[in-house]
Amino acid sequence: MSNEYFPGIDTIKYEGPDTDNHLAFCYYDENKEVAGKTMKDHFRFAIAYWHSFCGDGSDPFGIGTHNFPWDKTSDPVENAKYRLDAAFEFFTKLGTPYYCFHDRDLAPEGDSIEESEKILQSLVSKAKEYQEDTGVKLLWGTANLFTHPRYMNGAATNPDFEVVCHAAAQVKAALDATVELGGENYVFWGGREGYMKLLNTLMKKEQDHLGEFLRKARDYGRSIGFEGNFLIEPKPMEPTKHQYDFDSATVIGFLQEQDLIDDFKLNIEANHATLASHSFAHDLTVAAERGLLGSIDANRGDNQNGWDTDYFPTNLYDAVEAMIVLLENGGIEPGGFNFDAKIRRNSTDPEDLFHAHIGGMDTFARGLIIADKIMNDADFKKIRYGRYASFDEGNGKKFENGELSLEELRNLAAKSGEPKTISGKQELLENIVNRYI
Ligand code: XLS
Ligand code: NI
Ligand code: NI
Repeated sequence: MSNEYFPGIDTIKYEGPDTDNHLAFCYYDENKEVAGKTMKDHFRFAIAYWHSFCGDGSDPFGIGTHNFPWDKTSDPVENAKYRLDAAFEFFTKLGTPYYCFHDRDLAPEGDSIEESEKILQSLVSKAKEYQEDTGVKLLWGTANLFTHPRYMNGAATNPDFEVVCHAAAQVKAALDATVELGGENYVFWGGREGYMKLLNTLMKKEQDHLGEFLRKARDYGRSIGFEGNFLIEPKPMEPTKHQYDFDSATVIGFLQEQDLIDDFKLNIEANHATLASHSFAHDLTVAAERGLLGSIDANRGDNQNGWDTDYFPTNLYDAVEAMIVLLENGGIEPGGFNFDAKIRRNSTDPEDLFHAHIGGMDTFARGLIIADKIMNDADFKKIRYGRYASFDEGNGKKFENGELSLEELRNLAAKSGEPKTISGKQELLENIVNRYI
């Protein structure tokens, strides 16, 4: 192929842990069955268009370092087409079944709303052809409501109604694009939906505006035939000092209050959970236990600082704990694992993008195999579930069923005397996990 953007790199294959080929999977074998499903179906891996094809390695201290061979001309719309060629070359060589995008990743903004819609539409048509030719599908679409200066005070929560309308225009077009491309989910990440200073902020008013905006977006989406999940992606801060969608628990309360709970689920990002002082597994669990785990943005933070570093996920312990939650949840479909992660500023070879994704996919594949073994370990099961056995029958069961009053509980305590000391067995459980790792 003469127009290749990743020359010299073939389709990435599974070669097993003994291979010395770094452009092969050691653990991710898409056809391998674990816990009754193929790896491909467990993960439904997706590539994040923004990090992999738009993020140029720039940071607050320096301009971009990544050379984009698809930036061939001075016309951003032409370049966007070349970028799409590169993206689909990458998806198919890596063998990921899905991708995700923001409107502005796929297509640059025009000088008016009409022009922006037209540019997006032309790129969507091209993406549709690519999807049909390659079988790669859209996991989710979203609108970038945080880059343009007009959104500096927020999008749906902006104090200026005109900005709210502009955000609505973008969401409408992004929903149209998502539906046309058969997107299985639609994401709202509230990039600047929060505040920098309470002194100039009416918090409840802003949150009510967000609720109303989301209800209208839902209604429009349903009216054009979108049947998938709407997803909110919690994040506590960055870029705003305080973001309204702080963490899973906060978002669930908001969805309930705003009458959105039947159409919305959560897209949990590992690095956002850790920014909120939770573990990745914690925020997954909060969502999963309420039946609201929609999808995952897979990445990793850094223990030594508090940024959204978006490292590729290579921590096996985190992956194992996440996969335990996933297995208990019965999977993630119609969501998936989207690599919302970026290669470092000084990772400048085209093949680095492959190494990064191979590492992430292998880490989760290994995490899945290990989590499955742990969950089938008799002692693990006995300890984890056996701790609650006193609620399985008798008065414990009655309590769960709402059949005991506070006085009755008091009387039971008076009758039974001081409870026995029962160990939580944390160290033993940790040892069982380590045995399988
Ligand atoms: C940023 C978010 C963003 C969303 C999509 O921190 O993770 O990338 O996933 O808007
Ligand atoms: Ni994300
Ligand atoms: Ni993020």
